[in-house]
Amino acid sequence: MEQKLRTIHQQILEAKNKGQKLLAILLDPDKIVLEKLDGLLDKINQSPATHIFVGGSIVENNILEDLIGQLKQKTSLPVVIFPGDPSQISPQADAILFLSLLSGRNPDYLIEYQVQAAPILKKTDLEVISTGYILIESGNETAVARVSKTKPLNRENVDLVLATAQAGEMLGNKLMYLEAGSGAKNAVPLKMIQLIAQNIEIPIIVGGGIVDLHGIQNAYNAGADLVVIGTAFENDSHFFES
Ligand code: 1GP
Repeated sequence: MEQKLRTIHQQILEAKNKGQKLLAILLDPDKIVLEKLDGLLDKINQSPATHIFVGGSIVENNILEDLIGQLKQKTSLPVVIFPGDPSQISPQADAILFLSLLSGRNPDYLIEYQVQAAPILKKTDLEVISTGYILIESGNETAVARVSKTKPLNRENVDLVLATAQAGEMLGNKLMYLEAGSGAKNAVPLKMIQLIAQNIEIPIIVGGGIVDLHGIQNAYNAGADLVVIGTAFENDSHFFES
């Protein structure tokens, strides 16, 4: 019962305060075969994951509702929507990262999609977690940059990344997501994570291009509170067993 009363945001804050690190497995509905979901869920349930994120830059198939319904039935992990646009809202999930792409200057991803999503979200019980989303240059063009038509921030320009994260915190974001992009060649630099973690109070999510357990631990050591793993688990569901 107590579990139900604490929001996912509160749980993330508590984990941060206790120094407990969190791990999300990202499932992109376009890459999931529902018939094979049971096997995948066994792997997820045996993994150290604390959250399941669901979403993608573009979701073209229409299995989102089915996928989230099955996730809710077959795991006890919180299911959090990580949307590419307002079409990716399902009332069956527990929460949604209400993202604003702070690194870009495309008004659609700064406020237009949020305006479109607000009335839809009001009709659901989803926990809405405002999240600053910062795309960092990672060596190859990523789907986020392509779809949002924005440029990532230069990975050498840590001052600009820090100012962006601080502005996002001042605007009231509850989480800050440092994103290298799915399948990124280079993950977010550890020094950058460290600098941001030392200079903002809100929990930090780090994802994109993390391909081994070492990479996860390094991100935690640098100050990430929650790490997101997508591609590496998609390619190898035994990823966490090594
Ligand atoms: C992408 O941060 C996530 O939005 C995860 O990236 O697929 O590279 O793990 P990967």
